[in-house]
Amino acid sequence: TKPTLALVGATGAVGTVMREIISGREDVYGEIRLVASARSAGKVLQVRGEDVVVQALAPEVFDGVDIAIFDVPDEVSATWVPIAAERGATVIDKSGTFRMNPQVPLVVPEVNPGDAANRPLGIVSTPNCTTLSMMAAMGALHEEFGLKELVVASYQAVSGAGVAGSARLYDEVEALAGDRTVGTTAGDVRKVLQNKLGDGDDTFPAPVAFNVVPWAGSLKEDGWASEELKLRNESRKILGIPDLKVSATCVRVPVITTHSLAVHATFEREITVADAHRILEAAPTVVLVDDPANGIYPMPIDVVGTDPTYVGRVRQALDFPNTLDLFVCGDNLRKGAALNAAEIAELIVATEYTA
Ligand code: 11C
Repeated sequence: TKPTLALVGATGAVGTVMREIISGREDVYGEIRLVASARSAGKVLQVRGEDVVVQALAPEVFDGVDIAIFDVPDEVSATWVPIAAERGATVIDKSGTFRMNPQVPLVVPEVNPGDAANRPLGIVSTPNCTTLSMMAAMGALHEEFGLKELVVASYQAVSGAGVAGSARLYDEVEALAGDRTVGTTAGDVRKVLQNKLGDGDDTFPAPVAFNVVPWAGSLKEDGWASEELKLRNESRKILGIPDLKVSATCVRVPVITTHSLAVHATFEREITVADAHRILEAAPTVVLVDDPANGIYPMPIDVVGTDPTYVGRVRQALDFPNTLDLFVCGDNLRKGAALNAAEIAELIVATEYTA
C-alpha cells in the first residue's frame, strides 16, 4: 500500500512550495494530511489538485502516518518531531534541532543517500538552505578530487526568513520607490523606511532594500552567526569529512528567492577548470552555466522556481594550488528546503515501501 504522508507547516513559505512540488512529482503517496498551527486549522488548501482541510497540530494527527515532513520553527520541531516519531511516523525534519545529533542522519540524496536508512530515532534531518545550495556540486567534486577546505561568502534571499522575509522586502522596495535621491546619503534609507513603515519590525536586523546585511541567523560565540556555523558543521556531516576546514560569511541581499554562494574550494589533488566542468556537467541535478564572455553565469533571477543547483564562474585560483573559485545558485525554497525533503521522502518510499 502507498504510504500516508503528513506535511507539517503546510501554510508557510516552504510548506506552500512543498504542496506544489508534491503535486508536480510522481504520486507515490496514499493519503496526504496537511497540518499547521491551530491558527490555520480549518483552512482549505490544495495538494495534488484536491482540496484538503488543514488539521491543527496534535498527537492524533500522526496516527497512521508513515512519513511526516516537518517545516516549522526549531522549538516546534523539538516538541513535535519526537511525538510524531513515537506514533510511528518516519520524520523528515527541516529544522536545525536534530541536524547535528549523531543518531540523526543529515541527508542530501545526491551525496549521502545511504545514510537515510540508518535512523535509530525515526528522524532524518534535511540541511539548512544555505548549506544545501552548494552540496550537490561540492559532493560531486569531492568524490573525484577530495575536498579539503571551503571558504564561502553567501548572498542569501529574504525568503530564507519565511513569508515575513519576502513581505518585508516588498514593503521596503515599495516605500523607497520613486525617490531618486534615496540611497545617496548615509542613513537616508533608514529614515524613509522609518517614516513610511514605522519602527518595530525585526524581520531583519537592518533594511535589506538598497543594502546588503552581513548577518543571517542568531549570534553565536566569538561573533559568528548561526548560519555560518551551520554551513561548516552541516557540510562536514553530509560530505563525511569531519575535519573539513570551513570558514563562511553569511550576507542577506535584496533578492526574494534563491541563495547564492561564492565558494573558494581547495582539493587534495590538482584540479583544473576542465575537470570541474566535466564533473559538474555529468552531475544529474547540477546545471553548468559558465560562459562569462557571453554574460552567462548563475543568477537568482534565472534560477528561482527551478530545481537544479546552478554553477558558473569556475576559475582556477591564481595564487592557491589545487583551488577553484566558483559561484553557485539554488532556489532556497526548492532544493534548499521543500525539494530536498521531498526527495528524501521519495528515497524512503522507493527503498522501503515498494515490494
Ligand atoms: C535563511 N538559511 O536564509 C536560513 C533559513 O537552519 O534551516 C533556514 C534556517 C535553517 O535565513
